[in-house]
Amino acid sequence: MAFFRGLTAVSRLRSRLTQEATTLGGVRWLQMQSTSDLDLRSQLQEMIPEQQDRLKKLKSEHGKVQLGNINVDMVLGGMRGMIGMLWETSLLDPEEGIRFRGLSIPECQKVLPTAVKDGEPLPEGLLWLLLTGKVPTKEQVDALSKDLLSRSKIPDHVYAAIDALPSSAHPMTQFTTGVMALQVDSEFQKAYEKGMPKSKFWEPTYEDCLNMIARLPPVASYVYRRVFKDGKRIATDNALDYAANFSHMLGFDDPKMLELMRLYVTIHADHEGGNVSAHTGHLVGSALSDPYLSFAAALNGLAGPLHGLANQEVLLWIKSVIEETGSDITTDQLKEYVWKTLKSGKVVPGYGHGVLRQTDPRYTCQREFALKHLPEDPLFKLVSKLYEVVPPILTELGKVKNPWPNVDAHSGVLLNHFGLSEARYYTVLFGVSRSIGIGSQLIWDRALGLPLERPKSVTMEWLENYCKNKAA
Ligand code: NMX
Ligand code: MLT
Repeated sequence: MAFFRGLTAVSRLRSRLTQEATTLGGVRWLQMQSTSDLDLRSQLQEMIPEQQDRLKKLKSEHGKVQLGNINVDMVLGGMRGMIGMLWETSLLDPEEGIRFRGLSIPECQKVLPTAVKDGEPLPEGLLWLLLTGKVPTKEQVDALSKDLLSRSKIPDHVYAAIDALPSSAHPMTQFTTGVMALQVDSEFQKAYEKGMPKSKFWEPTYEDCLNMIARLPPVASYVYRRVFKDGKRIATDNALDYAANFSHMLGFDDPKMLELMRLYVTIHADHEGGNVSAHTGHLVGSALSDPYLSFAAALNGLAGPLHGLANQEVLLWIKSVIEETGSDITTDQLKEYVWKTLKSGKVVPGYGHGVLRQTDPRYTCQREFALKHLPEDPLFKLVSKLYEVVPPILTELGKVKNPWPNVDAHSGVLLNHFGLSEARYYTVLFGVSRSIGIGSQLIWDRALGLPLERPKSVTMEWLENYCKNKAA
């Protein structure tokens, strides 16, 4: 009975999506796949001319429409709220959170194909959705899994480049070094050197992005095995999907961990274009740097503690709470610890956001995963307690715009539960996932012929004079 109820809910959502596809301009081409075409690249090729025309029309008909006013606060305040970039694959609403091609995370969990019944979405399905705006069938996702697997061989020089670093180097440094070493095989760079028309730019970009996405799990898992285990690589298992294979190569084969990895890689993939990693990837790509160069730059932004490194910081912080106060921590002790952190000049990692003004839905779906699979885990219980303790304290500070938890507040305790306890590795997992969003947009950047990014900067003197003249 529950199964049929589930089916009805899914078909209701599907029919809603089809309706929206015809009624909403923004998701005009979001519709369920009816074709049996299993080749992602040829699907993309078919839709590119239509999207190029759409962009041309937008420019010619509405190019001079104002999108808002820029004020001095925005220039001095990290460009918050300033619209400045086209990003097709996802859109972030401050209250509701992320939508991938119009679909919220719970909607993706309902309609994207899964490996097990009622399981978590397969990230290959999200990649298909981000690239095409269409929800793929299970057959299409399986074909994409196989395609990625066939692209995943790593040249020996990549491991040698990583081995040249001391194993004490931060895992993100080792991972980014691996990505730079993969760049040696860039199809885009080779084709550009030979000479190719602009209309063809997207083709080697597609090959580079798919190759790069495919090759990141073996490289990332080598970094893990080298730093934290015996340094021996675990071979891919050809029967597994992308995320499950990643978990397997790291050394974790518990079916629940495979499910966690599918969820993890899906939800971290994309968060519209303005976040530090996505924006960096897009900016560097706009110079026609190839996808490896662009993504390595993005990873360097992700490695900052205010961005992707926060997942590492959260678990280390939670462990330091327990170390100092013991595992039976009371609410008062927890409050005291949060205040101590703030008074020492540090931020509470995992809380706050540059855009979101509510609990991150990526936090919520991880909490649901924990309630289903590890409700008695002591660190999960601590994370739940923090959800009650931290927001009122951050609100009391009076300056924090969003006191609610973000994605990083939850991910570490889930990984830790299944034995992946090395917090310094966590941002690498985020990085592997983010390649899916940044890579998808880079392909569209080239397909749409987006230009070099070059905003205007000004000096303090320029601003002072401008404001003086305005007031006069
Ligand atoms: N703990 C303490 N202070 C905070 C926090 C926090 N979690 N969040 C914001 N603030 C402070 C912030 O440092 C700033 O102080 P000041 O004016 O003295 O410089 C003030 O509140 C106003 O900041 P906001 O406008 O609310 O936030 P902003 O957009 O500048 O920054 C973050 C957003 C995410 C950088 C910030 O909330 C933060 O540092 N959070 C903790 C780190 C974190 O979890 N980062 C991960 C974000 C998600 N991701 O994966 O990338
Ligand atoms: C992200 O996933 O990139 C983070 O939540 C940061 C952001 O969106 O600014």
